[in-house]
Amino acid sequence: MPPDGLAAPQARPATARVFFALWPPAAIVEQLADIARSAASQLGGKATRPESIHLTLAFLGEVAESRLPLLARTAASVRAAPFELQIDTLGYWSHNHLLWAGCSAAPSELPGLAAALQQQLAAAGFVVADAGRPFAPHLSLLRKIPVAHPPKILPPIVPLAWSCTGFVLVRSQLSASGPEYKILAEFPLVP
Ligand code: 2AM
Repeated sequence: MPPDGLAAPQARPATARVFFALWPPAAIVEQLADIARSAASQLGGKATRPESIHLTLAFLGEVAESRLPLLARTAASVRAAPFELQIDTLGYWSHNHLLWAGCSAAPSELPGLAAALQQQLAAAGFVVADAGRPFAPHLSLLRKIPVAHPPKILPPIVPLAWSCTGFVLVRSQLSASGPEYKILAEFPLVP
């Protein structure tokens, strides 16, 4: 105890900002990055860097680093079969000025995987942000679109067939140039 009788401030445990996602293969990333760049040149805003394009399954936010091994073990216990996604549509959300790519009809396995993951995470004591909200699968392509240029009509896109065979645990580190993502672990989807 210091002489003034006050307890010394406790060092806060180190934390990691983490989420689970589907990470597209290079060929799909390339095509989505092209769409993002061309949309940015027409609308303004900030295109997602190719290496950051992903579809979030569950966002946890800050988790103690000491709990990351348990987090990975929990994700590894999720049982779900591989599935195919057709990324065939663009969408715009006016509340956050975001252009995204997604599926006009997602197979039930996609929300099924997100729900199974959420359930296991909750059972292990992890808190998933926005767990009560309906799952809105999307890949963010363009952020901060100036309000003067919200897209009125979104162009059709050539459907991209994505064979999803696994999901990943990602650490997000915020930097001046935006978040940088590091894949911490991969989890195969097994039939
Ligand atoms: P976004 O692309 O729509 O912004 C890493 O930040 C990923 O987690 C992004 O895909 C982001 O979605 C998503 N994300 C960030 N904060 C979130 C939150 N509070 N709830 C759900 N998803 C979140």
